[in-house]
Amino acid sequence: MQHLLTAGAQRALKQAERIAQSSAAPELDACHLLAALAFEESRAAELLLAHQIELAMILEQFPIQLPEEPANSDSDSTNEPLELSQALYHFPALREILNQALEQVSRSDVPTEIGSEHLLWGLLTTAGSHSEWLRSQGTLTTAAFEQNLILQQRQSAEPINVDFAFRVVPTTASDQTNTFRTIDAAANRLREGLRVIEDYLRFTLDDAHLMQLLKNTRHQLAEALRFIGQDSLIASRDTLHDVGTSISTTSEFERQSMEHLLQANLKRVQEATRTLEEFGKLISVEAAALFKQMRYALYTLEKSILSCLHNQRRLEDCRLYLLVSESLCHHGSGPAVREALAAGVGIVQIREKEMTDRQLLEHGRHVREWTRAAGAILIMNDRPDLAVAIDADGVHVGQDELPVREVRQIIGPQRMIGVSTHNIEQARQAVLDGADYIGVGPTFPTTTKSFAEHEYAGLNFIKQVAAEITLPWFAIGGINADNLCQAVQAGAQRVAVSSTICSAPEPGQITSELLSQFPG
Ligand code: TZP
Repeated sequence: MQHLLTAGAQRALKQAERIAQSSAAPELDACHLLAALAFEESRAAELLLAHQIELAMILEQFPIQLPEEPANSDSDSTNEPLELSQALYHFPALREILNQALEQVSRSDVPTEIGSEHLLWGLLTTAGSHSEWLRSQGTLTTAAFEQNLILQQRQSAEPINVDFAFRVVPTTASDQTNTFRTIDAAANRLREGLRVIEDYLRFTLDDAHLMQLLKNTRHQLAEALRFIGQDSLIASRDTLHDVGTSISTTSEFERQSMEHLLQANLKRVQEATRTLEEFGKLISVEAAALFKQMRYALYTLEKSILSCLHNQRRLEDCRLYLLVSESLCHHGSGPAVREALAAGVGIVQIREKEMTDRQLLEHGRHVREWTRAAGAILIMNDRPDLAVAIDADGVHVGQDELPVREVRQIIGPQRMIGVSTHNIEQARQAVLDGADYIGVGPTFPTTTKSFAEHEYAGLNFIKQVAAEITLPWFAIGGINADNLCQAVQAGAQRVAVSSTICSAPEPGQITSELLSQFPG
């Protein structure tokens, strides 16, 4: 069995075993693992320290004797898989902890191995004096811990091969054969459905980022099937006598559009992972956990793909986005907005940092009227509450502002959420978080907003996003009539500007000039 425990988790389990021995304990107990997690350099140790829990406190609380001899550094090297004693998995306390850890891992959107942090989660969520004590330490709540886990999961570690499995093999030979047969059929269905979606992403949507995510799912399938056993699957296959092959509905052969085809296959792969997960439980907990992860990843992928399509339609005619700030406008923001709208700006963002809420509300209502009359989209910067109050079409947030999930709770499902991104990881994340469009920049130096040195993205970032992201995006930052063509050449189909229009003596004229530079 492979790819389940990270090196840190393996070291911690090995250390727990040693601690149990040096404490002359009859068997390995949760408190030995707790001490081992605090003792070893690991993510769990970091988390414990973040909650002010130190090894000395654990030693004081529990009857533990640390081993005198240091662990053998050669055999515990992170590059070589450790030989974990199988006996480890026979301790009831540890088994329960490992199950909790697996559960937590399977909730992750991204493929994740069991790390030391998941073992700590297992300790926190299994009954016993260890978890009571952990929780009594004040700040270590399950909610706080889960939040930290999510943050940590963004920095993934290389998987390590280990050799353990909880197998609950179905009892009779016939049950076994049918279980493998079902898994084989569902795996084939999943593989085929994934291929159809991949071809759609490749040839129609042309989205390299989403395609990569889908490929990861295919690799995960191969990994999960290794836990099941390829030989048993093939041996149990009996397509000739599968009653399902002769039953088909006319809807199977009808697809009204490419999008229907896509949706049918998205559903098909989700259903297949559910079957795999349920029947997989009869063979391997590890495989079932991976199938579950895949199912959740496919839900996210479905949302991202459909959101791309929906927002491409919503923003189809929007090439130019105006961010309006009163302080930048020589003749007041009203004339700037109205002239820009008349000249063809398709989307306006109210970006005011100095107005009171009352002023913003009043100003927002005016801009709402003008944008509505022009058939343009209105976005409120950073304030979902005010976006709802003025009936704006959406909200724009930066990396340090409210996350998409929280904004969605406030503005509901229909309004749009834009997210500023300054590097490719942030752009990819915004797609998965459910942004409806992204801002990509700063493209050129700008004085409208200040950036740290490392946030200066430049044209390279524009090229990166153009190469892999099809969710609508706007190049932003320092764009004017002289350099817009560089952004377009780098792949930008849409741009957002502020000072170029706001501080122009004739906002309408510069708007036309900018728009005329887009091809087609
Ligand atoms: N986000 C990235 S760059 C930028 C913002 C809000 C400022 C855009 O203003 P300008 O005046 O077009 O550079």
